[in-house]
This record gives sequence, C-alpha cells and structure tokens, in this order.
Amino acid sequence: MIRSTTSPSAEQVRQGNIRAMARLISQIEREEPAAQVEMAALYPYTGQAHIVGVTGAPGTGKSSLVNELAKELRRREKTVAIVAVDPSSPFTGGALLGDRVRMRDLSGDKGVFIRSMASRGSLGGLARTTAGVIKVLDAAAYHTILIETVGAGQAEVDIASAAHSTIVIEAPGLGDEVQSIKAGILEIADILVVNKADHPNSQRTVKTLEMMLHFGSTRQMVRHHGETMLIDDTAASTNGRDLDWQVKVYQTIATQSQGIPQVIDALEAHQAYLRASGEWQEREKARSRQEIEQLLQAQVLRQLQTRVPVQEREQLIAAVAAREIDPYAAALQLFIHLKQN
Ligand SMILES: Nc1nc2c(ncn2[C@@H]2O[C@H](COP(=O)(O)OP(=O)(O)OP(=O)(O)O)[C@@H](O)[C@H]2O)c(=O)[nH]1
Ligand SMILES: [Mg+2]
Repeated sequence: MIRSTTSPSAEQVRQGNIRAMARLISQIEREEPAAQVEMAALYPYTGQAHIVGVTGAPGTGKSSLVNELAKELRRREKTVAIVAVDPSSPFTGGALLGDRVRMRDLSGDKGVFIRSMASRGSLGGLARTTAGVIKVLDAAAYHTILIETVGAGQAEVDIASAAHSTIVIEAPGLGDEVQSIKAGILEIADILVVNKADHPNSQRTVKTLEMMLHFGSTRQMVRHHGETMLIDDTAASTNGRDLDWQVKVYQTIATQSQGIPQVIDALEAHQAYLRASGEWQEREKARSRQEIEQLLQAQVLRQLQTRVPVQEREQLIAAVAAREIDPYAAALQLFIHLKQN
C-alpha cells in the first residue's frame, strides 16, 4: 500500500504534536468537513493502539482506576491517551471532576494525553466523534487508549464497543445488587473489576459476580468473534476452543493503588489473546463494517433532506401515520426519488 500523508497538520499529528492533535480533535467535535481530509490522511496509520474501554455505574471509581492504570502503563513504558466521555451531562459535570484529579496525577508527563468529551447533541453523535478522536490518538502512536464512560445504557455500550478490550467496574454497594446488571453492561466485559475492595461488602460483590460467571445456569460468558456468547462449561473444554477468553473478576483499591498491576496483566493477556485467536482482525472488520454502514445511513438521510422537498416528506409521514400507506412503501418511494434526482 502506498502511504502518503498529504496534509501537513496530519503529519504533525503523527509526530505527536499536542497542539495539532487538540486542533484536529476540536474540528472533529464540531464535525467540520475539513477534519475529514486530515482523517483520510491519518487513516493508514491507525490500527496500532490497544483501545480499552472502562465503564461502570456512576461513582464506582472509573476515573480513579483509569488514573492508576495509566500510571502502571507508564511504569511499563507505554504511552497512554485518556478519553473521558461523559454522555450524561452536556456541561461536563463528572468528566471535569475526574479531570482535576487526573491533572494532579498525570500532567507534565509527555507520554500521557488527556481529553474529556461531553455530549453536545445526540448520543449517536458523541459515539461518532469519540470514534474519530480515538483514530487521531491511534495515528499519534499512543500505545494504549483508555476510554472512560459512564455505563448507564445502550449509547454508552456503543461507545465502549469501539474498544478492543472492555473493563467493567463494579463497586460494592449497600445492598446485594450489582449495578452493571441493571444497566445491562455486564455482557460487554472482557475483564471485571470490583473496585473499592476496602469496602466491607466487597467480597459479597466478588462472589456474586463469580457465581454469575461460573455457575450461572451452568453456562459461562465468552467473547467469540466480537460477540458475547453463553456456552456450556463442558462445551468449552471439549470443543477445542481453548483459545476462548475467560472473563475473570479482579479486586482493586484505586485510592491506594492496590491490585492495579494484575489488571494491567489481564489487559496485556487479553490483547495477546485477541491477536493469537484472530479476534483482533474480526473486531476490526466488525468495526469497519459498522462505521461504513453508519456513514452511509447518515449520507442517505442527508441526501433525502436536501433532495426531497420537505412537503413531500411530510405528506408521506402523515400518510403512514394515517395508515394510508405502510412505512415500507413510503421508504421505497423516497428511495426511488433519491435515485432519480
Ligand atoms: N474507599 C474507596 N474509595 C474509592 C476507591 N476508588 C475511588 N474511590 C472514591 O470514590 C469516589 C468516586 O470515584 P471516581 O473515580 O470519581 O468514580 P467515577 O466512577 O469516575 O465517577 P463518575 O465519573 O462520576 O461516574 C471518589 O471519592 C473516590 O475517591 C476505592 O478503591 N476505595
Ligand atoms: Mg469519572
């Protein structure tokens, strides 16, 4: 493949120029068309970084843990980019708070880049711009990209699914309930962490999670070709699929830097597993497919808005609502319209 960087500022991004990176990231956040040209120049250089999603219910210790993970990665001579995504607040409430601790711990280290992002418009938009920002950091050759996001629903799961490896954080609460089950984010975990292990109830949380993993209806969650599957324990051992990843529970006390190397070891093991099993490529393909389809969808919708008169669209919508025609017929009619124009 011929690799040529045609944009001078894309070249600066590749060399890790912080200002050039910040500028491009802002352009991406504003969804400026100019960013596309630079992203195209950078694209061949992406695909190297280990992208790690860190998600969990509010207050479980995501920011604290991400800081500790970053410090441990630095000890192992890895460069780190941190993206804190705060989908809940358009005014960057939690993201800013986490950032302040972060600045104290990690600022001044050239091997660490930190950026927080808050939702301006739709969550879909946030997922899209986050994906763009990850690419910039990837092209800038950071070894590991940590994405912190509050796990509260599908949009956050979408953001985390941009990752190669996903850490779901749980913290012992007052009751027995495991927050991530409620939020439906447990399924996306490659690594489970019970943070705040200094809390008296933490063993109970660990046991609950382990029980779910190992004995939950005699089945076990595994990641296979980018999808979470439930398989029988027996099938796992007799299928010759010994390359399948086993989700395990780790305990940390982020505020005392305890249990951190073990989590990084697990991350490194997961990365090695992804490469050895071919799943790294599978996930890249799945992500590429999703990205193309999303772009195509957005483009078709844009074309529709610019090419089909608003009255005509509204008439069709009214007709569908009034049950005069069905949605399929309406979509087909619009699609034919698009092709003709
Ligand atoms: N006791 C104890 N407290 C902790 C631990 N880790 C974090 N905390 C505290 O828990 C609070 C929340 O920590 P954060 O790291 O901000 O949690 P978060 O999940 O990023 O929070 P949001 O981004 O607001 O959802 C802070 O007061 C931390 O000091 C831990 O291991 N033990
Ligand atoms: Mg936080």
